[in-house]
Amino acid sequence: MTDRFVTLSQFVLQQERDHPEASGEFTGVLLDIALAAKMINAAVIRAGLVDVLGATGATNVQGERVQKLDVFAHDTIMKVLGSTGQLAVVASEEDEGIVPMPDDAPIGKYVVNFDPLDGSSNIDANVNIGTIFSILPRISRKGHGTVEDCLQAGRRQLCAGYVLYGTTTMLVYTTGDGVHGFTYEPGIGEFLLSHPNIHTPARGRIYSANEGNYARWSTGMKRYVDWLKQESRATGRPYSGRYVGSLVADFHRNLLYGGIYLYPGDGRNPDGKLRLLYECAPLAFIAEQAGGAASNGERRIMDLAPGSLHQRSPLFLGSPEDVKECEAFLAGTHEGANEERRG
Ligand code: P6P
Repeated sequence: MTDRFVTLSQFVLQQERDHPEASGEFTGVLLDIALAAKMINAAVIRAGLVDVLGATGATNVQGERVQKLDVFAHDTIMKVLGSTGQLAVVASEEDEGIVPMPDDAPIGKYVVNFDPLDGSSNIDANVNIGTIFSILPRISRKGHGTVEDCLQAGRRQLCAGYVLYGTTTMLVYTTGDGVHGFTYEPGIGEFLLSHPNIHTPARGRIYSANEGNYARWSTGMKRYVDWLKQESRATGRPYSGRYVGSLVADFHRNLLYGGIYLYPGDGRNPDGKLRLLYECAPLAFIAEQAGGAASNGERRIMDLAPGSLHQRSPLFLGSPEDVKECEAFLAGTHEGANEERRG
């Protein structure tokens, strides 16, 4: 904990002063996203009281039932970002195509890809949900941004972060200079620095997976999870299964405690469920900046160039030794990969 309150704005401005070589203009975008997060948080904590529960009946591009809070979160972020004059284009989980800036707004040089409310199926059960965002430099030269501006590999990100709405709401981000966590203090309406320089343990004791998909997994995937449940030679005890079903919540816990989140491809969905652009890539940037790792099972997530906005990718994310071990099982090169399931 720090010895005095430091707001997100103060911290970001200090980071700019410490790195004069960085243009820093995108930090204005980060602060705008934080403003949108405060507005979404106000709606999320009242969700049980105000008629925002329940679905609108519409479905989004993913074919998922759209919850009212989903719509509110998307619209709120668009209202805030659309007026900054710093963006060329955005892409959202809720929209099939890119979202251009309003005609009456100046066009800027940054791009934001975001998932306005990830884990929204948990809304009605009051389980943690989150916003995930990624800020990139535009690559098109002028005018409205293009889909190519959004479809850049994760290593091109300038900033990535998430907001975790819950008992306390947190904003965690990186600009490539470590990972920093801020806890929202509603009494003063500020995000206060609470977790400076987050580092994830080299190895954890937690795995997060939807084992309801076990029957469809590859042999290597099955052998890995079976192995984690045995007396693990590395930690001397079986790993614990922890799965909220909300990526931001599962990732945040594993980031702090250590462990691995895994959502593999399977016989029905070879590329898994999670979207590369606005789920895998931003969390991969954060994981790596915290000393962790993020892989699609064979390659570094940050090196993958998306071919389409909602492209999915298998995701293995968290402590570096756990991710590396998982990859070895998937490749069939781990000593445990040939052990039959015991017990
Ligand atoms: P499943 C939520 O829909 C989400 O995108 C992530 O937040 C979460 O980790 C995952 O899907 C849950 O998927 O198949 O386990 O319900």
